[in-house]
Amino acid sequence: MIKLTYSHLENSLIQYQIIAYHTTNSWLHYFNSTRISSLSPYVYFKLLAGYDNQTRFLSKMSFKLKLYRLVELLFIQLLLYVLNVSIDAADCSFNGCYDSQRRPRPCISSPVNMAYKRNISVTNTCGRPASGFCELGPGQQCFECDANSTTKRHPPEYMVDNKEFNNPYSVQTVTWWQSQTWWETNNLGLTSRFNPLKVNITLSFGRTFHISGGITVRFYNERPRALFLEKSKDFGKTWITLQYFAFKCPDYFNMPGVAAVLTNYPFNVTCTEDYSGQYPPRYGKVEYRFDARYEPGCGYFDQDMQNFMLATNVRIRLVYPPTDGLENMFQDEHILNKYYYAISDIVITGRCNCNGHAKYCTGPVMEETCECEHDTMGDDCEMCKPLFNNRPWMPANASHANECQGSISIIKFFPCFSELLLRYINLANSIRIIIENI
Ligand SMILES: [Ca+2]
Repeated sequence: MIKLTYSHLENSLIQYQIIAYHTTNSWLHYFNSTRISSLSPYVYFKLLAGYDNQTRFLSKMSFKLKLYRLVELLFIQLLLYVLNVSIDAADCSFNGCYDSQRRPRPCISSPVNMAYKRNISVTNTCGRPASGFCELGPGQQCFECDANSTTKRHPPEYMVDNKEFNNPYSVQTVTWWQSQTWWETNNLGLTSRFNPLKVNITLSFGRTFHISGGITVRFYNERPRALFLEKSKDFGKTWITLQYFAFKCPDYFNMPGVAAVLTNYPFNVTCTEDYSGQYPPRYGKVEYRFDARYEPGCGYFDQDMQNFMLATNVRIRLVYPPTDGLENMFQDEHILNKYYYAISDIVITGRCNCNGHAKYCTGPVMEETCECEHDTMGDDCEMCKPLFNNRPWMPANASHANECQGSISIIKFFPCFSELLLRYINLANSIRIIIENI
């Protein structure tokens, strides 16, 4: 049995439908009114001949087309009129992949905290062996980090456990990752007087995301004197720097300190002093905002921005810990065990990259897949379904869904039908023909 289902014009009020079933003995017409707007005129071809009698079939079809010639001409006139006047302006609300009249439109999934329970690897963590550390500020207290203790350990996953989300920074519930102190790493030969501990924190998302919101790193102790953020969009093969952050940009990165976001140069790699300094002594943040770099709504689909937001990994490179400026004056334990990195949580707001063809991205963390619409398929909806290659695959943009369209291999089955269909397709290449073999 071969089923032809419906054809449809993007961005116009006209839809029409051609549906027929072929069984071994006869053609039965089938009409699914739920797919056609009550406002939409349609052209309907009733197929009567048996497919196993090719001569008779062609004869019947030819006859039918002659009868409908007048309807066809009227339809084309109306079609041209509607196409000229009914192209919708992009509203950029991205609320679903189809509108109420089943017209495709660009769509995106809801934003999530991409960092939550992701794979995270860190090049240095305290607690093996257990060791002491002290607070930096006045009235400092000292504690112990011990990887074997449930209450004194500070493993990397504590940065992505979202414990602080519902109960922000309650002393009872806060969890944090912590590095070894400068004192420990000096004793291990990893660092020296003018060469402090550097730590890389790498988050792997397991698929491509768009970081549509931002990256926020919340520190449990004072913020580092210097760090920078990087992202990869090829699973860690190559990296680009997003921004440098320093207490004094010229001192640490030989760059001038500028505002965190330069609106005229949104993709420039700069150094900012906006997120540094010894205060606050706890829960200070370092932040990189992607959403401050594009216009709300339609700007999300800007081609340069889409490419810029793309990420499979984010890396935080801590290059100089928070200090009180005494690290080069005194080199004893009581000074150097105050210098280390500690992060309570990382929040990265973004969406699966589904190329504008999915409203939902579902599945376990690290295994999410796009629920592809617009007759696309693939992990990122990056290809057309079989038989939907009437034109090359394209990502959606702010104003067009760029949905995949059915193959015109219908000609193979209905040679006498093809002239009429091709005429419509030439009129508006957004006509969609779905062919299913069932
Ligand atoms: Ca935490």
